[in-house]
Amino acid sequence: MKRIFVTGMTAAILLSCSTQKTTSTTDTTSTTTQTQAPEAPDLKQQAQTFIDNYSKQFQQLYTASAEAEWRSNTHIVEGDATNAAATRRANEALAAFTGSTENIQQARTFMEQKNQLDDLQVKQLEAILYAAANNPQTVPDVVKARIKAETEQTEKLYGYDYKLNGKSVSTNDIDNILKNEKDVKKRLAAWQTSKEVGKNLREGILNLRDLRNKTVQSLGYDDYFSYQASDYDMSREEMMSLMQKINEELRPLYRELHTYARYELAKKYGVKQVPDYLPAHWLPNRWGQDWSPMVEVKGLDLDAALKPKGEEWQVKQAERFYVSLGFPNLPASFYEKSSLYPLPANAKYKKNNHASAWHMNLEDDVRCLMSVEPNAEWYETTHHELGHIYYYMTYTNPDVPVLLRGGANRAYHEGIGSLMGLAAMQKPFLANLNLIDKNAKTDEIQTLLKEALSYVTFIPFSAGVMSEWEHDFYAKNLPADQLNKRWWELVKKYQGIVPPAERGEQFTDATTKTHINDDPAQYYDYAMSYVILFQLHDHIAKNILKQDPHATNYYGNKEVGNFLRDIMYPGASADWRKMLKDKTGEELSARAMVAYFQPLIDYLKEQNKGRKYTI
Ligand code: X8Z
Ligand code: ZN
Repeated sequence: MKRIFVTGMTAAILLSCSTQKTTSTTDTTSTTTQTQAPEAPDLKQQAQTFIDNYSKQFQQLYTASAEAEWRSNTHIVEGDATNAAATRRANEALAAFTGSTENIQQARTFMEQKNQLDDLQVKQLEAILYAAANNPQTVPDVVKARIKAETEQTEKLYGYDYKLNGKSVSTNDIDNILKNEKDVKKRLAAWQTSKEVGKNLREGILNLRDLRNKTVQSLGYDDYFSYQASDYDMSREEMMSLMQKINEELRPLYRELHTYARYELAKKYGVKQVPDYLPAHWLPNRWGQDWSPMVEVKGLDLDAALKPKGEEWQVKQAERFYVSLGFPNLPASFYEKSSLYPLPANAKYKKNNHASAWHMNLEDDVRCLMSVEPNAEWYETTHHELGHIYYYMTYTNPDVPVLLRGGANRAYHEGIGSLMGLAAMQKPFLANLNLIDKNAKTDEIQTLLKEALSYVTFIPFSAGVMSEWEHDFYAKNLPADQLNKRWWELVKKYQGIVPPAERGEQFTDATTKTHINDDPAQYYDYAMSYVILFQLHDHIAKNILKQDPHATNYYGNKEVGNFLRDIMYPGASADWRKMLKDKTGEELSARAMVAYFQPLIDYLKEQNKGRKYTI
């Protein structure tokens, strides 16, 4: 299922694959007289009429699709196909419109004369063609089959009943075991439970691969991965080289963390022989993407501080943080319509329990779908999701047409909230909130280590495993009997992690990660978003706050708020490269991220003295 309106997925349909470099946000209706070509005013007017009509219909169909998807993702009842059928109908209607040959033809005709149009019009036409490529009505049966397969895949993933020792458990339960349990046998059981769902998703993902590729091939893209990368104005090769570069830049640090973790975890679990590769079930996360719960920093125990506050406090607190920077309060409808907390144990239905943020009508109806519990992981995730929400609210303004209400690129959309999450975990911020004792002495290196175990360990997973597996899956047509083999090859190569026992092709472990199913071929967004977030954070700390990037307090700083608002305001009408350069003085670069963690290297080298390095 392609939830086009969710988080970065808004951008997936709305972002133009622009080759025009402009940040112009001028009102297109008032510029018709400014051109020299005699026929241009008329052409501009015609283009504008087409864009306006398209936008109006698009917004209606999009809203209907979002409403149906919302229902499908918040009320999953096994064996009841009512929601799925309604969702399919709404998505088919949206697809029939966005991919209609008439719309494609008209947009193409205007694009042939694009030098007579203004930049904002060109960007909107590109957005129209980009959306069309995902739904071309030249192959209506393929598009219909894909929509059906996507809905079914999500229902299978989120309708799944995870059983541990014969008892139903939630993914939050599994995550808590992986974070806290010291008994390796119990960890293994929980990890295995978390992977069982993949067996049910195998046929579906293979079917989706073919349908997704066929859909975009119809309008000339090589494959689905190339289609998604083109949203950044990049070829798939360029995207993969960028991912390699990010991986390489962080590799020295990752090697130290990997070595450190093997020895420390072996000690913790009472295993004498330190393994060369990390057993997947030793790590505090189902995919080994975040290891931060491994380290407890004395005086900075966020889990303990958050527990008595409760889950609601976390959402309200994240809102207060954004408001303190000058952003508005969330609309009342956000709280009325969102689904923020886990369902009660006796609920007769299930819901999608992976966090997401929705821009329901591309106007003022913004919602989150979360299962917030009072702990550090959800505290961070809540800040992340509200980043999407405030991005939606900020680019919903008269200067940004409906079709360009997306991020400067998808990575920006992911980066803003993650930046706020990082800032909301730093000591001066927490002390200011009285979540920790101001006077408590805390160990700075342990704090940095904990952060590295979250942000740095994420890179081999995102830039490496996820990106390369999806690249091979879509662009190289990875054979059906090698899905799991390739997955674990990449996990070993990039993350230095191995499964607890042989994982044959009866499993499809990649599909246990939601994005493989419902946010396909774009996980590099997150890798890039971390790189961007450290660039933004470095700039904010040094140039706005004049504080050490390791110990900032953004709270209440309107200048920081203005800086972020300026980035978010133009949405996808901005050129993402120019935006980064203008705002930070730099091109996209892992420099700031590497510099942030540099002080750790010496410490880890000292800890790892005499230890065997294996990656
Ligand atoms: O999926 C997410 C967000 C929703 S856009 C919660 N993230 C990635 C993940 O959980 O795998 C945030 C960081 C990585
Ligand atoms: Zn996100």
